[in-house]
Amino acid sequence: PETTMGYSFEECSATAEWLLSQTKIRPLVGIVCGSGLGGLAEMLKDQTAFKYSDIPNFPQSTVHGHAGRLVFGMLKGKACVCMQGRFHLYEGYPIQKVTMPMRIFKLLGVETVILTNAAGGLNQDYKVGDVMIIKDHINMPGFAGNNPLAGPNDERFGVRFPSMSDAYDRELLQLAQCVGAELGFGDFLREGVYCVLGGPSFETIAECRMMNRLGADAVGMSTVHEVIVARHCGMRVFALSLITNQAVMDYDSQEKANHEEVLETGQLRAEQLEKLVTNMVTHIEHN
Ligand code: 6GU
Repeated sequence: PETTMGYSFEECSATAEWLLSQTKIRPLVGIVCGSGLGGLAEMLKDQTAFKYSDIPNFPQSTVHGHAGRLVFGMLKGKACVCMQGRFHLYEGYPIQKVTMPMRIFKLLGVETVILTNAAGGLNQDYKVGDVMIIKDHINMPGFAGNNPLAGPNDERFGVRFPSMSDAYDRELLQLAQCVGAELGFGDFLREGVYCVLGGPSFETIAECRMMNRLGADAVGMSTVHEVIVARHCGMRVFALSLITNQAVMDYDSQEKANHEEVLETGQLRAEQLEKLVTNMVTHIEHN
């Protein structure tokens, strides 16, 4: 039956084994680059890079600003694998396809996942260019039954009913705060709740007000599904949002969200984000 949507344990294993046969790098850290933040992948030394289209069973990326490569390499002496470009629900993929790379990470031997994204600020104290460490999420599509773990559960990945109260690793969050402070990023480093929507349309004013009142500090179209699948199979998770624009909360505002602004703000902070993630990676301990 079509129950596993073509991303069964066996198929994921075949993809992981193919990748491991093509590179000597054995990554313990997996990184996902958000919109406009693909520069992180360029920092890897001794690279082996694969176009998504060349990887067996791998989905293809379609969005502007997403290169669509899986890059293996060394970041300050630590073996990493980096997704340069990710998959989104709004591209029309089944949710299992969007999150399939997390299972590939797991089967490659990755223990820690670092995810980045571009997000709209809902918290009125936030400014464009702020970096929000994600401490928790609100999974709006999940409320409606659109969860990447829906369907038969394969125990080889994880349990049927995984907890999510511990989704965002406390130690990594602390580490990011320490590393951020050392780098002098205290002025723009925040900690908050990320709310995911399906997209691709941006939010209405009423929707932004609603999410803000429900406790969300930032809104975006990614990351949460990947976090759920990464936690399900037991990887540690750290995630951060670059606040690329303020969500419109006011009927008098002339502002409106657009993708160009998202990419421009990405360029503005890219270098600092790269430093933050790189320095974090050097401090992450593995078993
Ligand atoms: Cl304002 N909304 C959503 N859903 N995603 C975004 C965004 C806004 N800004 C960047 N990504």
